[in-house]
Amino acid sequence: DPYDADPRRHPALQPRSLKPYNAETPLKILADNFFTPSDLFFVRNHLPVPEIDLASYEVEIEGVGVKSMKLNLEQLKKFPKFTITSTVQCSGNRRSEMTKVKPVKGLDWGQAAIGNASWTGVRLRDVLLAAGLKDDQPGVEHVQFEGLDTDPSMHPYGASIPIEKAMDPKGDVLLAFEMNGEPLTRDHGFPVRVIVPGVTGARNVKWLGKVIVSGKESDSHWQQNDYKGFSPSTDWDTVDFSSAPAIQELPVISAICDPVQGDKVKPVDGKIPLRGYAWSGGGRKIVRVDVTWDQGKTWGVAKLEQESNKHPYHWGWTLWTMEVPVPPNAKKLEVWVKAVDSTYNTQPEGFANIWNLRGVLSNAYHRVTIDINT
Ligand code: MTE
Ligand code: MO
Repeated sequence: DPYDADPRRHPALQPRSLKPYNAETPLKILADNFFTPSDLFFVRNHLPVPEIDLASYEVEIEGVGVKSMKLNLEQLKKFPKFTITSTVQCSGNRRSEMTKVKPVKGLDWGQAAIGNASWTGVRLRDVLLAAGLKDDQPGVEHVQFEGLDTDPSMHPYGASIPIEKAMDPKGDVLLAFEMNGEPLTRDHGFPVRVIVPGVTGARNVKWLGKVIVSGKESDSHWQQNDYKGFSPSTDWDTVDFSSAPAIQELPVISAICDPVQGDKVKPVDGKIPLRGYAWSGGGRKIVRVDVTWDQGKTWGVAKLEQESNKHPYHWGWTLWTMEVPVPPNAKKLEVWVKAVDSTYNTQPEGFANIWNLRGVLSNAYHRVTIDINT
């Protein structure tokens, strides 16, 4: 069984599939920490976790406009070191809410296929410049990444990002070897993974084996025939994956983490405290989080905890808190949250009109019903 060598995992992680292993953080504790502890950070694996020996590990750089190079971890660490805060979110986060409108295909993620960490590594830009790549090199459009995890026919996990993001001096794309100040754990890409801040999790390739500078996108299944959005009227008989762009930057999203659906809560001074996260892709900072406790008649503005980076370089998430008033004698309270980012984009009200067959980009208002303990 190729999964026998997978690492041990924190018992509190909530599995959505075991082989491959996919699990999320318990929602109730997700907003406890601005930096999600690495052992509780959601895991999204498509294949068995590869066994990598640091003594023989190398990442290969090749392709158009670069001289081929192989770098071991020690050589990689000679480039200038940077630490950034970046949220990693799966395109399918919150799929379980969309699927209630009409079934979709994919892992049944709740609201915690997202986490925020500090990542330390070297800039992809610096490595590519050292390999001889010039800005605006003709014939170069994408940078492809291959993982060292492979399917039974030895095809690796792969993804790509546009060259503009890869080479942007402020794009902060890292070849990262530390998460939250410690070497990467096996589940999160030991020894080296790509961090593409502001971009969907799928492009943040773990167990990095190869970097290929190219005129073309990765031809992997996950770049070409998955992780794309479609019209609510597109079904599995009519879908043409080549007609839609691969997801890169993600739209604005938020969720209530605590209390969770169905919790019984006793109000204090007639109020209940709510906590959650909000985030937007592309470096768009969260500027406001709105919460309603009466189906939108009244909206309160939440208190935000976030870093100071400016638009469009705000890669980390925002945690928020809000105390909502409970009407006298209420037995239940339904609360909704939506966030607004620095381009004033906000979330759709419901899932019906953003429904898509893969259940990605599932960012409608998050609605939670709480039982009131009087
Ligand atoms: N990289 C490799 N090599 N193999 C994978 O299966 N999964 C991707 C990405 N990188 C994946 C990968 C997906 S879809 C996501 S959402 C993120 O890793 C999840 O990162 P995490 O497991 O560290 O949370
Ligand atoms: Mo993902």
